Amino acid sequence: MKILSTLLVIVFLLGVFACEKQQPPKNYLNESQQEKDTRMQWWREARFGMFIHWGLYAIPAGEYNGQKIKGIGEWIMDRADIPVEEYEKFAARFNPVKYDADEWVLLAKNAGMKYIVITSKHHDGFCLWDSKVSDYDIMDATPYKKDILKALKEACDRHGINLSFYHSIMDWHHPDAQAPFYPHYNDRKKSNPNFDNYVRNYLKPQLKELVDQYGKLGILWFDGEWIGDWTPPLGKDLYNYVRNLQPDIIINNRVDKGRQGMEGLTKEGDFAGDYGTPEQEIPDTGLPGVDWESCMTMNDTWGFKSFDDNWKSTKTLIHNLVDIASKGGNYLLNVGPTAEGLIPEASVKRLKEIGKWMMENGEAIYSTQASPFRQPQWGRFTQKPGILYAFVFDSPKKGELVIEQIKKPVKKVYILADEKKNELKSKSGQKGLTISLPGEGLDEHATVVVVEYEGSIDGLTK
Ligand code: H79
Repeated sequence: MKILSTLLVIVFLLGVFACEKQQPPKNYLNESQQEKDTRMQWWREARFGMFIHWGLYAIPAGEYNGQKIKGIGEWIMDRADIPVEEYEKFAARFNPVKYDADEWVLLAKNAGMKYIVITSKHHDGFCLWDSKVSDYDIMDATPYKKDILKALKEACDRHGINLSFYHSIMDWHHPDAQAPFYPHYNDRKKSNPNFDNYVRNYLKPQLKELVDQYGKLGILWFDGEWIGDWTPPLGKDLYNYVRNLQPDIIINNRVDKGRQGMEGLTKEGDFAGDYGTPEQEIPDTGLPGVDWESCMTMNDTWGFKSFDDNWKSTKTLIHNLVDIASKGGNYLLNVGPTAEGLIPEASVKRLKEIGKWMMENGEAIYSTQASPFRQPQWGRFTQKPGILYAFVFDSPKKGELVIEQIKKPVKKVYILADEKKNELKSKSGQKGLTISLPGEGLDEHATVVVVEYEGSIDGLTK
């Protein structure tokens, strides 16, 4: 009897398995707005993430044959015309013994970042994990021989950070993806006759490894989609391929061909991708109903360059974060670790300072909506139901902050960083809401003033 029931269970399970196997892939391109809202929720609340560009390019660190090469560090293979056979040799020297995944994740977390996007593979084609379809990876080609992504995923899980992968569609190393004009990157229209082989037998199996082997991921962040070989049907197919492997994953718009240059926002039309990706720029205004994330560097490179010291100030970085939040976007701020596995000290210093500010003021960033008002001269706004956050970049003369749009009395005004929430004197009228700021104790980067009100914000403006 027992044997019979066991057999029945096995037959049943096989049936279930077979049914699952036979299910056709789902088309996620026509998902409902509600389904998308649910999937995007964590990302919309997060507002702030860390980009990590790490790969072989950290070894030359911007220099080749004794020359300082112009341009972004991770593009050195192209910019210095390094032949594949030469560039490959960096792998034998990639041994980042100082890499400490927990340290990186805690640095991001303590800066107030909620997610990390790391380069599983950049344009140079080198892979940071143990890919079964490639020898050009951390396990087979380097003396390090440890799965960098696995260690990072485990650390992210320990500390409650969403891990995501940046994956380049363009690949300067794979023979079937490598443009025929290589090493000169000067024509993105020529095509490669065997590109289909690269997509079917390399790109997709690699993505399957990444999506299947590391548990739940946040985002797949594609790039390098502008090459002539990549087409909108391939983009849509890849979008569905990845979503079928992990339905809740978020995929940026560079999976398809819809973005408008570096502005990164998707043109009108039928393009796959969940959000726009402005690169090194912040759109002048946000776009209601459109999700976007500005990715930006702290100096002038993504991948480590030993001589790039053009660091933005902490104040600029905080103002960028605030500016982006006030327009309803996310900020993906980059670090480029060294070949040893260290995040540059200048980045660490800035991230710690941002973290200090976020500790006191994060409430005005996370889960907020874009400003209801045009931006004032003195700073920015974000909002939540019943609350307007005013970020004061430049302290007003005579200590009087005026929010012109608010004409009616509000419930309470105070400084967010003030634990006691001491009420600030304020007066409303046709000139707006005039708030008396204290003479001292304001934040050197940005002071957040909280305006609590009843009813709708529109009701306060007339
Ligand atoms: O990974 C970092 C860079 O290496 C990569 N994206 C970030 C996140 C990158 N940035 N710039 N580029 C790559 C150079 C590409 C520029 C262009 Fe184009 C490609 C100019 C013309 C084709 C993108 C697509 C801008 C206009 C169309």
